[in-house]
Amino acid sequence: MKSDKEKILITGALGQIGTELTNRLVEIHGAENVVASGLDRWNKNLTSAGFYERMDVTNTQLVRQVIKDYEITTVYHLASLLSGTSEKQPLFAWRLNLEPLLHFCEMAKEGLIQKIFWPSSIAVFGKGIPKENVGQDVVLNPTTVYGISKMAGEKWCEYYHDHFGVDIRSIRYPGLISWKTPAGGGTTDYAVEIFYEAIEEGKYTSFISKNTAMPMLYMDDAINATLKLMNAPKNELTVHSSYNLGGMSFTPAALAAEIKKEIPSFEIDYQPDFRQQIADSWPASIDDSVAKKDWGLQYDFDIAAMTHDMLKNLKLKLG
Ligand code: AKB
Repeated sequence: MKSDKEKILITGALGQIGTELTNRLVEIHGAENVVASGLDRWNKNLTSAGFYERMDVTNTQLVRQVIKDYEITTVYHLASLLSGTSEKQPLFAWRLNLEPLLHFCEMAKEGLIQKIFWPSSIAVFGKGIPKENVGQDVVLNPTTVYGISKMAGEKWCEYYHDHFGVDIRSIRYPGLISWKTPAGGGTTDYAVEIFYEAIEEGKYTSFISKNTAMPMLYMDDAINATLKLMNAPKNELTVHSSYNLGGMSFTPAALAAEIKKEIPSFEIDYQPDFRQQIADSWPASIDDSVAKKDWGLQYDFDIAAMTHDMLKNLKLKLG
């Protein structure tokens, strides 16, 4: 017999979002109710979860067994290949970004799990869509492997909700910035790398051009938003594909100017690579009024507060 307690599985638990989300979930639910999982070995310095399963999330039999063994009720399925890396391994990206999601939806349909969180991305929008203040319901037209996989995933989330009542919730994350865990393989990752290089080298070469604005979010705000969405009453949610999240919007030049306020000698130059084309197809800013209305989305960090917090904590971390 299943107990009433929420038992949580996180996939991609050693990744950028996973590390911080896992530790917050442990604070809320207790280590004994949180199972972290990932491809790498258990790094106890990174995750405070009570249990760790080293598993390939595309191994459906193993995943199903883990769900049963721990009597998991809620899954935060974060394992995914980001935009830059997906362009280099398109078929693997499609498989990793889609198949486990469908498998979790199937398990929810069978009643094996009760609730799922799955991250989408601003990468779903793509070409031909207005750049500014992009709304919740615009037509999606992604041109990247990553964006295509996220758009398809969103449609599957909506399908399983509409046809089988599956409780699956999702956010279109903008670029995420954190000092705790580095990002990996994303187009927005310049906004994390820049802080490391500013402290260690005093200069940074950006792979995104000077005036390309993209939506960004500080990790604290991302984790708060995720937990808020997961705690919202089901009947108050009106979006079952994925909620827009705008965060803040800035260019590499604006971020460099902000860093210069604290490190006056900091220098930046620009050498855009293949990720520039990806960034050019993404929105510059997002309208997230539906998330604000449905479940009270709010932010604590703007570019100045985020930059100050990043520099303060990274300086301590890097010694
Ligand atoms: C990426 O750049 O690929 C991600 C994203 C915006 O989803 N950070």
